[in-house]
Amino acid sequence: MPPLTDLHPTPDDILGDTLEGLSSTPKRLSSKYFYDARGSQLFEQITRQPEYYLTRVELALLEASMPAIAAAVNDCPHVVEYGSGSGRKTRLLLAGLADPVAYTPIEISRSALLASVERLAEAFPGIEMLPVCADFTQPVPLPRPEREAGHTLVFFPGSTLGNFTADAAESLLCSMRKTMGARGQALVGIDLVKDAATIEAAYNDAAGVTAAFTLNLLTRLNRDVGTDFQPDGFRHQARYVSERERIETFLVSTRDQEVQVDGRRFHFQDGEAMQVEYSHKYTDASFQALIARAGLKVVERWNAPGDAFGLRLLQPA
Ligand code: AVI
Repeated sequence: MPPLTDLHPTPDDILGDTLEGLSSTPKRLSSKYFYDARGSQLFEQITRQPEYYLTRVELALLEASMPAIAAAVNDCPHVVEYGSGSGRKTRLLLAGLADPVAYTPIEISRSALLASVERLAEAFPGIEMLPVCADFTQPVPLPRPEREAGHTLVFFPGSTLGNFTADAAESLLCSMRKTMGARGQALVGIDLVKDAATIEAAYNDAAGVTAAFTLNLLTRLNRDVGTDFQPDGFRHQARYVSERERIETFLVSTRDQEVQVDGRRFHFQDGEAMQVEYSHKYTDASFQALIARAGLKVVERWNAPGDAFGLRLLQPA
């Protein structure tokens, strides 16, 4: 069992966030609550839908660019992943880098964290596994590997950055700069601006998996905070808004209805849209402006064919 650093992250205030979101105009709920066990399973299924190009394209890009990435990343890194990387991206990175010393996934869920390092420890017996249970949106003091690492490499794939609003993304990137330290680097995956039809299809797959994923938020809240949402009274809507370069996802009420939570009642009109997720897409200019506000700069960039997806190597400016 690898040594676990538990920084006792504060539990999310799901009830408080839900009450606040339902009291706002327009109503909103946070996409961070999508990922209960069922939500994580559905997300996994999304990544295998033909329309959801992000995962497939990023994996191929990582594989094709790995020699160049390994050459650009300083030797003997301590690899720190934001989220628990159990999957193929982490394996590609750890296998391709020059002599990684240690691997630290940072994840708020202890069970997901331990499951991921157990799987990776088997595949990479020479890399020290040092998981940290923490909220990666805050600066994280890293455990010290037994063998000294040359520097820290933060890995943040999947365009998960795009799920944060501009202000939250800036604050997360500032925390990342502090976590990686003055000599650190970060490899970040970002989805790029492209034609609206391709982006919209990725969030409206024909099999309806994304719709089930979005609606599962209501089932999760019913179970965990005692709301009485009727998921069949809402439908998934995801639209690409080109002026804001992002997918905006809503749950739209399909009838006049009321939802109660903690003794309070909230009215939904027929057709009322509740905002649940943003997925920002980037251009070189918009991404550079964002990271500059956090004191970071791009040192290398790799794009998939057709500029479908990008990987950026960052360091403190
Ligand atoms: C995790 N994140 C980057 C996904 C995205 O593309 O915004 C979440 C997702 N939402 C709907 N489909 C996938």
